[in-house]
Amino acid sequence: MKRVITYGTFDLLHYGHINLLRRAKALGDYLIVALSTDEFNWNEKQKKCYFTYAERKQLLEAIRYVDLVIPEENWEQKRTDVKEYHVDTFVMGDDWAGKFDFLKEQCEVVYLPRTPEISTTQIKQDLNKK
Ligand code: C2G
Repeated sequence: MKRVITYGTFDLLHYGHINLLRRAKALGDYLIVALSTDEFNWNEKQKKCYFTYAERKQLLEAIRYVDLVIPEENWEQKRTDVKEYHVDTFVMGDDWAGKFDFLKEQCEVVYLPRTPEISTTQIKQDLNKK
């Protein structure tokens, strides 16, 4: 069984995220999503999430492509996650291209094209215009 992992905040969940998750799952048989915790988002990414970790986890677990959701609590856990979950392929959108090439010693590293026209920032801006 080919195991794939990806990381992210996934707030507000939108079709760009779904496009990423669908393509990530297509690279294997089992997709793990390491979901950024509220603390990690705030302390490390200065992101204030609209939905809590528990709510974002519930949303991701309802997606047919997702097999397991684990917490992402720090930048350093990727190496141990890949080992602990016997990951074959690490996937991220190409806004992260090159940033995780150090994982190539442990697994395949794939950067997929982002869905260009959608982002949480864009959603919030459009909603403010209404
Ligand atoms: N994404 C995408 N297209 C978009 C928006 C996002 O393909 N229009 C992808 C991103 O490239 C990423 C995933 O969806 O691979 C999750 O996006 P975010 O929640 O914004 O993830 P980010 O905050 O970049 O966190 O350790 C890695 C970080 O946790 C990644």
